[in-house]
Amino acid sequence: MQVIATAGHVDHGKSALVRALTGMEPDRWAEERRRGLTIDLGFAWTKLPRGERVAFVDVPGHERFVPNMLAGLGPVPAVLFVVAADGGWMPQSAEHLAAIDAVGIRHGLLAVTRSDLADPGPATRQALDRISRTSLGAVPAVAVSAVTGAGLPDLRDALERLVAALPVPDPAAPVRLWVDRSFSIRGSGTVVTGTLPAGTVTAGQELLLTPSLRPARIRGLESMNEPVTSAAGVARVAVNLRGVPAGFAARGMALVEAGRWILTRVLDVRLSAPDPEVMLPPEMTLHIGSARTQARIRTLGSLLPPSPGGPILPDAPWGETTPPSPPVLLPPSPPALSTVVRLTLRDPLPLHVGDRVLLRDPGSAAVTILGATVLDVDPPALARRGAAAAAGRELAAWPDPPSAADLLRRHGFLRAGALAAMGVAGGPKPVAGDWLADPDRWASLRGRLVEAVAAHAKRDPLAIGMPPEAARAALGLPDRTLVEALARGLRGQVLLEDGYLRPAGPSGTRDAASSLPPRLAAAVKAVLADLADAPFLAPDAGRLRDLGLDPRAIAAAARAGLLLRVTEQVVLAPDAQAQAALILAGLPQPFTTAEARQALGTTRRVAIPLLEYLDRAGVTQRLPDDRRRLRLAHAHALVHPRAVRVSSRKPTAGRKAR
Ligand SMILES: Nc1nc2c(ncn2[C@@H]2O[C@H](COP(=O)(O)OP(=O)(O)O)[C@@H](O)[C@H]2O)c(=O)[nH]1
Ligand SMILES: [Mg+2]
Repeated sequence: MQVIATAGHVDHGKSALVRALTGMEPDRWAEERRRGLTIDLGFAWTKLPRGERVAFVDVPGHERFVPNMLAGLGPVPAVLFVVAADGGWMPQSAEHLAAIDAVGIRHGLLAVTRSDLADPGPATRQALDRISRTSLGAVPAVAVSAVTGAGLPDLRDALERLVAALPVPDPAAPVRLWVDRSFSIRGSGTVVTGTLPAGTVTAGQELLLTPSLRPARIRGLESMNEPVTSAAGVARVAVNLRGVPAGFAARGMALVEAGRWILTRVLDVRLSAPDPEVMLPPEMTLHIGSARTQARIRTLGSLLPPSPGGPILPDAPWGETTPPSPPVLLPPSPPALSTVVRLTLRDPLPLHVGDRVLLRDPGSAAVTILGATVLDVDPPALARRGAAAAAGRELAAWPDPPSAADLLRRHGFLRAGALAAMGVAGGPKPVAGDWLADPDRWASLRGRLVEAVAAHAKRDPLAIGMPPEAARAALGLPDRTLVEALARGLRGQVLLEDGYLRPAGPSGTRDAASSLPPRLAAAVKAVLADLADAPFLAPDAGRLRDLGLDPRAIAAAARAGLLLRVTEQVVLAPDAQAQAALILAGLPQPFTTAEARQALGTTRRVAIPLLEYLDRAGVTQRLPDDRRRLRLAHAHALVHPRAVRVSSRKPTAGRKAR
């Protein structure tokens, strides 16, 4: 089905025409019928000759009821514009057309009514001329009389062609059903109605009612007075809701799918070609769908865009084969101003990037209507000096509607789900988890992470490394997983080990040795000299103290691979584990602690913690009787000394620190 809204000046015959087309009464209220005046929205529907169903939203023409008119017009894809042959173009004809243009409705039809009372020619020409200058463009025109019925078959044919040409919206699109009526039915509870522009609503589905985000389950569904189990846009639907108390739902609220919209109070928009003479008031009424709220306006910047056709080239008098001459830029005419503004709303609305909103200034003498395209529904705060002007320059260069790349450039990082909820499709592959990144920002962060990690290591050479959380804060990233992903992409420059970030040497291995303070490097050298002849006689506590090797320094030297740290008190040369394995492999298996101590040529102070260390490293295995044996992989070393496999990250056999 399709939904078409009427538009046009009061008393030009909109309601009479809907009545003649559908046989239904669009003026629902007794007061409307008594006064012969449409006050609120009316709803009627019919089948066209070839079976297509079409519903009409009949709007009031009187200037006092413009908000009602906009609530009806907001969500529909097409309009039936009505001008009376005997009335001609009138103020509300112009106002309704301006609203259609602001909302950006592109499909329509002109009906020149009351053509039994006057020649429809002049009114038709006048209206077509005005309409052609808006988003509707060139539309077909039909002269009709609701009283005599003349022209109605032609109008039905024209409606059929209009409906056939309308785009079919995506049934999987996110649901946003603007409520235009709400009432309670005894025994059933709350019912809301609206025009569903796209997506599908289904009985049993849970939606959220904005702005409260109260969950509401669809209990039952009707479309054009017939019960249905689901309805896909475009459709008129009446939805019976569970979980919404009587009197709670109202026009301007919307039923939305969870996670597919951004409920926002702040948005950046581009005004469409406002008259450059018009000063923007500080506050206007914003309309979208059936909703309206007050919007405070902050100008972010304005500029003259290039003339619409691009550079104007002089006519080539010699035909197409002439080499192109350099473009000649002519002064743009007429000057069109494109203004980017930030709106702060009184009430939050569920919005997407690319939505069209309408701004009115009901207080001004000449009622102004402006259209605007939503550029960002979650814009960054304008904290710094000059931030507004910078934002204005950036947004002014964005296309209508902006792409995923534009939004990522502005935000730097967005979760894929957040970008989708903004209504923006596409985007690059995630850089980490579901995080999307602006490619330029990501590239520049690589260099910054390398610098930050190097600076940290330089500031505190004995530190285990830079905590990723510190790097996240230093780089201003929204999530730690991004730091880890950056580091993974920087193998050879940054190492992420044991949960800390360290600079890597040129070969991709850690380069801590060269970054150790000279005093510590000298102390390490002295220890290694002590161990040169008796590799398992570890320096005692007094010697370590004299050399300034406190636990922190020992840990740093061990991380640098310069010492093997058995305990805080027992340090050996980095190859001590492999050497011990070789020596122990020469013993009859299993062996006692005393046998091992003797073979290693050391004391119990060293032998016991060393054997426990080797147990943990998987080199030796402790048996229930307290004896040990070498594990198979290490026994193998007896035959192939270079094949010693070390299960923990410790220097391998053959590496000599001395
Ligand atoms: N003679 C004649 N009168 C019409 C025609 N269409 C509407 N009218 C009358 O014009 C008046 C306004 O019509 P209505 O449909 O309420 O106008 P609306 O305000 O645009 O909805 C009513 O008195 C109608 O009976 C028509 O085609 N011919
Ligand atoms: Mg009416």
